[in-house]
Amino acid sequence: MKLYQHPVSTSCRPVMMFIADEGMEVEQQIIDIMAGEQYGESFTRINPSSFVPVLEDGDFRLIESSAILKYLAETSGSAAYPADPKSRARVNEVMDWFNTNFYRTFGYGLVYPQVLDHCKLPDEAANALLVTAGKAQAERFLKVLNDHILGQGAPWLCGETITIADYLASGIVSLGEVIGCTFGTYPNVAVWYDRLKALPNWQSANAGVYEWAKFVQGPEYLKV
Ligand SMILES: N[C@@H](CCC(=O)N[C@@H](CS)C(=O)NCC(=O)O)C(=O)O
Repeated sequence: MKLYQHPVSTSCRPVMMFIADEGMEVEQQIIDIMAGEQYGESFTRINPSSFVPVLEDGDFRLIESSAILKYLAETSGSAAYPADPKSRARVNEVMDWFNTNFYRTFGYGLVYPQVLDHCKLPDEAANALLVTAGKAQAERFLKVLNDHILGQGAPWLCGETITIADYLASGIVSLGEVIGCTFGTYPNVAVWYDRLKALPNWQSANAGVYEWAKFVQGPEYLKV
């Protein structure tokens, strides 16, 4: 198998950590999304949407991180994607919740419009309003995460063992590193996130987000 990735990418880091944790043999090629390589013809032939990650297994190709995690977990027979229909449905549900509700508000509402030029509104005042609204919405979903998803006292998002939902979520929540979030008012989130950061492959898979944080360090960002 082959993974096209970029080490900073929110959607690639969970896949890279899962591959490392499962000890899978997957060739990896970096696509320089900072230099626009994703828009070149050689990559748009692979993914017309110009996004990483992309996974190839022979002539079978997947272009969504959630589907890639599920496929890797299925093919490796990983316990991180339980076979029991209800447990699996719960994992799928939490992955969808993160990829839609949480990512839209925390990523695209709060973090990206402060640190990524192409995610900012052209008008500075309008962008400030976007970030303020993003923060309020992200706080709403952080409370759901803290009080409900993680509110039953289980160590991981879907219960007693880590699942691919934790991997997917880790990429999005770790965006908080870039603007200096501590999740102090969400103790269950903070403890769960610390548990992720203690995993043996966390640092190697997520080095890119810490580099990014260093690169944009300086301004006082609006954060949670
Ligand atoms: N829904 C996709 C999103 C992938 C995505 O947004 N990838 C970003 C990096 S995190 C990317 O390749 N961006 C390139 C660009 O915006 O031009 C997934 O989950 O795989």
